[in-house]
Amino acid sequence: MRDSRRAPIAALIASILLMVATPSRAEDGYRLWLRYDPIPAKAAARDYLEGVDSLGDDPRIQSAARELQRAISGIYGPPVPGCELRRDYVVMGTPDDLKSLGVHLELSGLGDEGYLVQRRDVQGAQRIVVSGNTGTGVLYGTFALIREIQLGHRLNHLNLRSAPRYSLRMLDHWDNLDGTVERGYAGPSLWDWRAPPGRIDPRYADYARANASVGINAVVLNNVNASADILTAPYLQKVSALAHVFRPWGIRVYLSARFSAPIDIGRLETADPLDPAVRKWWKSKADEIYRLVPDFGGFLVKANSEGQPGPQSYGRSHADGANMLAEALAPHHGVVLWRAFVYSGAKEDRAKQAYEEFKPLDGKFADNVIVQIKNGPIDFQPREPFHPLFGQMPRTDVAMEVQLTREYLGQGSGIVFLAPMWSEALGADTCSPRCGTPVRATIKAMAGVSNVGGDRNWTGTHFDQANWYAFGRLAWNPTAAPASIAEEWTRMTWGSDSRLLRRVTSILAHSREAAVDYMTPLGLAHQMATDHHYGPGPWVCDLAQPSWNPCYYSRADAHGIGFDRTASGSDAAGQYEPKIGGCFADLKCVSDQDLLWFHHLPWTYRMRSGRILWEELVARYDGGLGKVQAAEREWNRLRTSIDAQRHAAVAATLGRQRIEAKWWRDASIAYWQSLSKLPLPKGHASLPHALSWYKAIQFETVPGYLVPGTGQQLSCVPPRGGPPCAL
Ligand code: BDP
Repeated sequence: MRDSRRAPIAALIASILLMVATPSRAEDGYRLWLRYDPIPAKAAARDYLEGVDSLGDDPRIQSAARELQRAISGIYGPPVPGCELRRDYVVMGTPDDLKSLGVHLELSGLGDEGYLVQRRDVQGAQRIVVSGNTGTGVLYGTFALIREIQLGHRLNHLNLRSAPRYSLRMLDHWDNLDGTVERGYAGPSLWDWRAPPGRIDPRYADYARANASVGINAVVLNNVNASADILTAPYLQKVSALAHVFRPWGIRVYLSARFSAPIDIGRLETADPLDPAVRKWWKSKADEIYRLVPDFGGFLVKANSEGQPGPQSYGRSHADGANMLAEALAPHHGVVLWRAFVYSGAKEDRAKQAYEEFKPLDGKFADNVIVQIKNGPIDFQPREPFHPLFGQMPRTDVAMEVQLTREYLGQGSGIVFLAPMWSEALGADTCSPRCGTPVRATIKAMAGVSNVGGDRNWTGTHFDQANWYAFGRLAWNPTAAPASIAEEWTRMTWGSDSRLLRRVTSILAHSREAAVDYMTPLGLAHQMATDHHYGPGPWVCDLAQPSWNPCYYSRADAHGIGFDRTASGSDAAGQYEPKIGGCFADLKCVSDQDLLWFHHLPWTYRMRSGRILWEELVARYDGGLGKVQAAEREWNRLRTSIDAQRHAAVAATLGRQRIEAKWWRDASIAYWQSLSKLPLPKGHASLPHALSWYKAIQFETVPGYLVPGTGQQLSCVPPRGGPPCAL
């Protein structure tokens, strides 16, 4: 008996070892966190999943079954004939499907997308049962099971029960129809609009799998600075083809709609939302879309913002515009995501404008309108306080919009893990309607500006995949701890060796604070160079619109630095609930991290640390640089634990980040010093160049960004006399 058992175990272990030893395919990052590499023989011998029985013919359950099969054969390898190890089988289906096998499940409270994964007796045998009220729930349950296996958790007491906090978890692509991506740093657009509907890139299914694996269930295909062409018949055929690929993965397609489309492509003379012809045009456009894409999600709209057309051009409000589109979509159950990102040059404080325009409209939006609000009141800065509209639109559904693509956080280079930033915003107390009400409790949906492009590794750098992963996980569960998301992602993407895990998770944990400190410490914001926002430009003060200038945000002069948003200044703090705004406005209460966001202070202001503000600033810049240097050291110690291809790519990007962090630190200090006239505090490295040297650095475009029409990336124009294309 004993002997007959040993042989198959040995065969199984040998076959797994063989798989491990087989040279793996190129480690180019394409497989993301869904690598499905063989797990260590010991773990495989403990829990060996062999078969999958999927019930019913729901295409999402079919996708789930195929995915699980794919995971199993990658992770455990082929079954070993004669092996008598415990082999597990998985049965998946909705409660109705499972009834036929005598399994009765209680899935109340799990909604349309939640799941239950449990060991159950199925017709006399123990099985792992994956269930959800719909095919999508089963699909998410399957990915949860796969994650358990990838994380090396035991399967003998499985009991996973979860439902998403928000029913809309959406990735917004800022992809243009010409193949470029606004603020994209991962190559050209994933969508090659010339190809569909005739040709469909197999990558689209992999993209959908990745989204489904983290619960993303909606995708906006095109840029918010939209071309109306996407709404023309030929493009809608293409959209329909993409929707067909995404549907079995539980994903609905949405489109950014240009408000002036009735004029641009409809031959009308106006886009006035109260004009009957305009309303009729949108209705028939919606009907046309739903004929092609029956589960079309709806429209995302950027209106009267940064030059985009909108209802205000006709003397109408945002609510008039949104409701007109909502009316066209309502018969089909579509929704309008109407963005609250609005500002104009005239206002004394850009941070106040969205609140001023939208707060009076609370309660005036149709039921199928969601107002989409950026996490902070300015624009995806390394750190902002939460947007004052959160908690202040009680009669309106609102979504939080975050940016995965790192427009203001280093773009195509370095490592910045954004989950801590999003979690900070989601967890901020709005004190509305009462204290203890975090932002996450005031929103109905999460939208993330995609960082995915045509690069082989999807996101330009390997570590930007973590932001895609984290967005999905937080949109599913906004209370999830960034550290545990980081650990999951690291285990699945890089491996579970304890040394590796410690180092990689520590790099992730410190990366956002590092970026804040070397770019915009202590509540500074928007100090980036003009247009592309790559690198420092604190001295820029000559752009036509005041709020495009870094000097507008820093308000720095010989006396001090910071934006007075207290009652003596713009009073933006007054837009928050009094308890919150009162704290922001009070020097004794406001945290250091928000200090210069709300206060203009003398260079010699005494900080909590005992240092004066000037010294504190310098210390922060140095601290940020120090964190990047530490990350690089940690990573370099992992050379032998990580495949050469990915290790080298990350090492290169960290090297670049180190150079950029120093550039930011030196250039910013040089500029502030030209105003404060204070000496560099003792113990801090002196500046290698004069301010003029930093000012002369000109980048035409930035790492990872494609120059439209040329396919070129990163071009630095070497200024006369010197620096530093080799930055
Ligand atoms: C800003 C970007 C710009 C976007 C805009 C937006 O610089 O490219 O179009 O946000 O969100 O951050 O609409």
